[in-house]
Amino acid sequence: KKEPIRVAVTGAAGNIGYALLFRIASGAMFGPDQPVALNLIEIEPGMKALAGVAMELDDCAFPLVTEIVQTDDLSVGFKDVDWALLVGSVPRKAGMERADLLGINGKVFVGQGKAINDNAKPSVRVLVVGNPCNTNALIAMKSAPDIPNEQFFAMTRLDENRAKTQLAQKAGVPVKEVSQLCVWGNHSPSMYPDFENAKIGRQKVTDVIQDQAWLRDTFVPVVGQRGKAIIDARGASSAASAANAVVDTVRDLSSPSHGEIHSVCVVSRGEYGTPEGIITSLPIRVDGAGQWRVMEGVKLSEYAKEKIAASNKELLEEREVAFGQLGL
Ligand code: NAX
Repeated sequence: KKEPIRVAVTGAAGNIGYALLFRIASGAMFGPDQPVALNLIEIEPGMKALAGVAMELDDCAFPLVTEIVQTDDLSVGFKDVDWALLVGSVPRKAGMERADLLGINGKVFVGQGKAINDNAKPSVRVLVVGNPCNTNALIAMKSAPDIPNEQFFAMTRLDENRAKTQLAQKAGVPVKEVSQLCVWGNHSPSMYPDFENAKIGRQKVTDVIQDQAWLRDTFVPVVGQRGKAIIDARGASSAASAANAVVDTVRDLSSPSHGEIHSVCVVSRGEYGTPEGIITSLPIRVDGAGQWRVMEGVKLSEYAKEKIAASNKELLEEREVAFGQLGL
């Protein structure tokens, strides 16, 4: 009999939470024979809505769910968790500067990092979704000194999935034909989806789609601005696709990647000239023992290097502002 995997989700009553919890509970994240215990974390004003979400989870009678905890107490919410999915964060309001947002959310992620440090399993893995997710993840990592840095992640998988579909539609092939596509840098419009190393079937993307101008001047900005396009169309930000990307990220960090790479923001050790110590998106592979590694030997053009450097520069600036405000 398998022990349940205990998963904490913050912002559990929010839009992404509502799209995410049912997929975790159904087995999409850890497989159809892996029991899960859900620790649902909200802030006090969200607790009533959270009770409703928990009622709906109950009403699904998911056979894999062993327990549902609802709390606004972080020491309860992160107790003994195997995964902490940090989705909740304070949205930017009218008149709020980016620096204000970094400071406000920074405080939240200091508190969550500490609570994870003190309550979660030592093997806990932390995936930050709430924006600015890279810098929030860095702050949580710094605030959890007993948890190895390699156990902190931020999410760029939605950007990777968006990029794959754009390329597939342009080439007129099913999306599963697109592989080896890494989004580099910050989860922000500055990110770089590396079409030069990606493949369609066995061919290079640039051999199938020979329109360089489209790749550079349409594809790259369309991927970077996709979040805004969704807001414009739907009147609300991406939720089901973001939740799907959380499922993809956790599932793919939990199983061997058999040669495929995926975009995950991890702490940089200076790979490919990225500034050491920031949490930035890199091409990740998982080996048979379940350990992730940055894929080696990716050849980056001067164009790609410039794009990646610009996105990482933004991360250095975010770090400076946030750490300055938080006194880290
Ligand atoms: P919602 O505003 O619908 O939900 C957020 C929920 O978090 C609310 O229920 C709120 O009460 C709760 N919350 C706020 N502060 C909290 C705290 N300190 N502890 C626990 N819960 C807290 O937002 P939603 O659409 O679900 O988006 C959540 C976050 O994901 C946002 O920061 C958003 O910017 C970010 N996104 C990140 C993406 C990525 O690819 N990394 C893509 C989608 C999304 O934009």
